[in-house]
Amino acid sequence: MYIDLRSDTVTTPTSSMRAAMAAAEVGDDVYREDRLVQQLESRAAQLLGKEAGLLLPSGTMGNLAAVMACCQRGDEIIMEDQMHMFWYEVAGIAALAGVQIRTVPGRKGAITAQQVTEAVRAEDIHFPQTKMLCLENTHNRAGGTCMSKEQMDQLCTAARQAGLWVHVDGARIFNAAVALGCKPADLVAEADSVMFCLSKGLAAPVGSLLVGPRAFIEQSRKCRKMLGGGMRQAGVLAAAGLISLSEMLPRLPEDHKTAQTLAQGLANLGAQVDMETVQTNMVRYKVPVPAADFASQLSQRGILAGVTGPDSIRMVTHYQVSRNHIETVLSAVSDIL
Ligand code: TLP
Repeated sequence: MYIDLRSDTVTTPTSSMRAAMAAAEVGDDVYREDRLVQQLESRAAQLLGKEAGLLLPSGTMGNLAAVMACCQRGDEIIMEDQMHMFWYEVAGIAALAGVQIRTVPGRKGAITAQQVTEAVRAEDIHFPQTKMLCLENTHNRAGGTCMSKEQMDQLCTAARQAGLWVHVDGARIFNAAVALGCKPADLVAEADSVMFCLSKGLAAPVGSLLVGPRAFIEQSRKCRKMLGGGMRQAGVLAAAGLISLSEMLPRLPEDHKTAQTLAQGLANLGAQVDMETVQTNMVRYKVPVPAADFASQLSQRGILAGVTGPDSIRMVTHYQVSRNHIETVLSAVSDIL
C-alpha cells in the first residue's frame, strides 16, 4: 500500500459509507424521486446558509453549471489568475459556456476589491459585459491558503456594486472554515453561489454540490442535464455524501495538523516551504533536485507525491495519512535529500 499524498481526491470511501451505500433506498433523481439526494442537497444548502442545493458528478461540472446558469455566450467573468477554474477545467468555460475569463493577478490566492472594481467593463459597444466574480477558497495553486471572511465580504461588496454575481469555488470550503475558525455559512454569507466537493478531504467516492438561491439552482439543474450530468439512482452517492458531512467534516482539523508536521519536517530537511501558505491540508514546496526524480525516488519507497513544476512538489494530507505515515515520509525525504 502506498502512502498517497498526491491529492485528497485519492481518499476511498470509509466502511460506514460503504454500508450506507449498500443500504441506500434510491429513486430516479432526474424525476426528482431520490430522497437521499434531496436530503443531501438541503443539508448542503443549510450548512452554507443558502436556499437550495444541487448534487453534481464533479467540482468541474459544478463550476461550469454555475457559469452557464449566470452568463450568456460572449459575457466575461473575473477571477484571480491562478484559479482552478482557469487552469484545470479544460477551458470548459470558453468551449462550452462561450464565456471569456478575465484574470487578475493575486497574492497567495487573494485579490483586492479595488482590482475587482477596475476589472469590471464599462458600457462600450466594443466590450463584453462583465457578469460574475469567481473566488477560490481554499486556494489550491497558492498552497491551500484561505481568504478570511473580511476579505470575502469586501470582494462581494465590490462585486455587488458592479452588479456582478459572486460564485465561490469552495472545493475545500470546509477546510477554509476550520482553519479560520469561522462557520462555513458566515464565510460565504455575502456570496451568491458556492460549489464544494464531497470527493476530496470529505472522502466520498464521487460528488460535488452547488448551493445558492432556488431559481439559480433550478437553472443550474437544467445546465447539469445539458452537460450530461443528470444522474438516476444517485442516492447511493448521496448516502456516502451525507456521511461525509456528518463524520468526515468534523475530523478535518486532523489533516491540518498532519500537514503542519509534514511542512515543518520538510523545512528542517532543506526543502523550501513557505510556511505562511501552509494553512490547511496542503504542502507545496521546492526541492533542490529535479522534482520528477524526487517523486520517483519517493515512489520507490512507497510514497506518492504530486509533481507541480520542474522543482515543485505538492503533498496533500487526508484521513488515510496518519502521523506515523508522516514520519515515514520525512525519513524517506531525508534519505533522498
Ligand atoms: N482539484 C484536483 C485537481 O484537479 C488539480 C486536486 O487534486 O486538487 N476546484 C478546486 C479548487 C479543485 O482543487 C478541484 C480539483 C476542482 C475544483 C475540481 O473538482 P473535480 O476534480 O471534482 O472536478
